[in-house]
Amino acid sequence: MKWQARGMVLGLLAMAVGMSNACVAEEGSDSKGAASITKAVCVLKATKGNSVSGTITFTQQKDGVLVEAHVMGLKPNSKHGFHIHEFGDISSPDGKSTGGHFNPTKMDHAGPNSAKRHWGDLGNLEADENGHATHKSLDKVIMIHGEHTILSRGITVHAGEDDLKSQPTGAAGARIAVGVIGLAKTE
Ligand SMILES: [Cu+2]
Ligand SMILES: [Zn+2]
Repeated sequence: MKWQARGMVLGLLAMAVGMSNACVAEEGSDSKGAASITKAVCVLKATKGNSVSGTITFTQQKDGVLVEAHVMGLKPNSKHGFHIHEFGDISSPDGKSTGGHFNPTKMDHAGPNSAKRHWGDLGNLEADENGHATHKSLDKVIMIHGEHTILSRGITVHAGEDDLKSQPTGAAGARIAVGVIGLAKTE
């Protein structure tokens, strides 16, 4: 009886070892999967007192990341700075919990086409007469996955225009919408 019990224990141990090996194998394929992450999405939420809504997508291309934005509820016929901010924390009603511009390489604020810029400097959205902005640009700096991934960072849309030079924020004014960049569902 004693030996039988011991055999059972050993059997259970072997099963447990087998199961943990299976877990390791799955983790391995997960990390391979990370290399195929090609699309991220940010759904905007208006800050207190604003009614901005919209979606910004990031799609990996051969030569950069395609940034596409569709935003509504903006002040008509005006420019609105928008940036990737350091934190994906949109818990504060004024949007300030997203922190400052995402700046992993410790550069000054600038425009999206400058060689030296915050990684988060996406430039301006341009609202039409209906307060609707459609934006499309190819960003050669940001990365969807990798050392300085944009995943889990925040996006902030501002009330005013980013002048692309004032430090450290482009003087773009209050935060009218915020969102978190997450993994997009791809078909
Ligand atoms: Cu900003
Ligand atoms: Zn900046």
